[in-house]
Amino acid sequence: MSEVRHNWTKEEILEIYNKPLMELLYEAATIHRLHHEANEVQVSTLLSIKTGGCSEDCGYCPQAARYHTDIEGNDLMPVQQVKAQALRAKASGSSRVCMGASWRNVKDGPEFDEVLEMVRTINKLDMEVCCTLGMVTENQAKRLAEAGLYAYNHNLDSSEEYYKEVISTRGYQDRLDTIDNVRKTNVTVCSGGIIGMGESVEDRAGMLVALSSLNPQPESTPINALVAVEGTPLEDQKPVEIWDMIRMVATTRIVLPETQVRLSAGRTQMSQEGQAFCFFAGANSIFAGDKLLTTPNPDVNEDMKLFEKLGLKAMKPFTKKVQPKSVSAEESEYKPLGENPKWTRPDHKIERNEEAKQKAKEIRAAEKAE
Ligand code: SAM
Ligand code: DTB
Ligand code: SF4
Repeated sequence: MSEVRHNWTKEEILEIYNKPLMELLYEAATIHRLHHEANEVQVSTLLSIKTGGCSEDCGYCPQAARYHTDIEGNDLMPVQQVKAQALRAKASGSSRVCMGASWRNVKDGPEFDEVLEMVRTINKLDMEVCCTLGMVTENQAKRLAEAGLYAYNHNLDSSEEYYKEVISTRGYQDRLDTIDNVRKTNVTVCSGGIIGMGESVEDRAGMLVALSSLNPQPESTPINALVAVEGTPLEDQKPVEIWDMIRMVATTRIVLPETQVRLSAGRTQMSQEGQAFCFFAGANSIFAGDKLLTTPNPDVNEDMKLFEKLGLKAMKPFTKKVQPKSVSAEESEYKPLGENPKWTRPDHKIERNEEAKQKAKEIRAAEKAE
């Protein structure tokens, strides 16, 4: 078995990323086979349980309230609707439901209690449950674990240096601290990032240095290609070239050998051949379903046809780790602490974020005047 290393340098990672493609693919595919069943792909379905109206300024995100995008905002989804969606996801072959909320961080209170109930409900359907709710404290992570959460998604998104060019309302260290809080429980860590935001190849390598240095490394790592949404500061970014995606997936596979590497946002821009290359390069997870959180994703039937063509099989739930126990609200040991954590707000100025915010203000003023 190739060893899991936590001390990869940026230079070493760059050397891997820039190898002649056939060598890179051969090395990544070899490592993939040492650690994984190469024809199995884990399938997750995303569910936006609270959409839009977010206080943050993440330059890529259509859900940030300060930008003007086409998405429709919603209050927290009722538990019964979440259950119905999870059942649909299960019937279509997903082993995991990933619930996303447009929150900066989790706050103790009735909405978080509802989310805990959603976790219990999906766990009872014998599916893996993942949440991505922003920053969490140790006690909140413990409450999620107790409810039966399988994974928590919290992306580093880019290198520490480039993060500052994309987001000003929260800091990289808060992301790392949240991952640390999740690690204090038996919930698995899902953390990755986005390429195509204008970052350099060095930044991509920097993100992989940060992810690989986590000990243990994340159990899953989503690699998203930016979906450039009109109205966001990154609306004019050119689509990621498939070769960049393949190189990023292959390099991720090599430095995170035991991790499930997920081909995430941006698949609608990728051909079937391009995706097949990514699977060969070590991607072994996808988001399925016609919608990501707010943007389109390939049709499930098309994905299943692609699996058939490639001889890929959807992984059964709890293949990698046993199903966590789910404790009811009444029997729960961890209670809300009413914490007021001091997550940071660097608030430095990012020119393109400022411009997008200004543009949104003008559009809203014009709409009001009509
Ligand atoms: N609000 C929580 C947070 O930011 O941690 C959870 C939801 S947030 C939408 C989850 C992740 O989605 C982000 O960290 C980012 O990696 C990804 N994401 C958001 N918008 C994207 C876009 N336009 N293209 C690609 N990935 C995106
Ligand atoms: C992740 O890394 N990608 C997913 C999931 N984790 C939450 C979200 C992708 C969102 C793409 C833009 C949208 O649909 O809003
Ligand atoms: Fe809010 Fe998350 Fe979108 Fe940032 S990525 S604006 S925190 S929903």
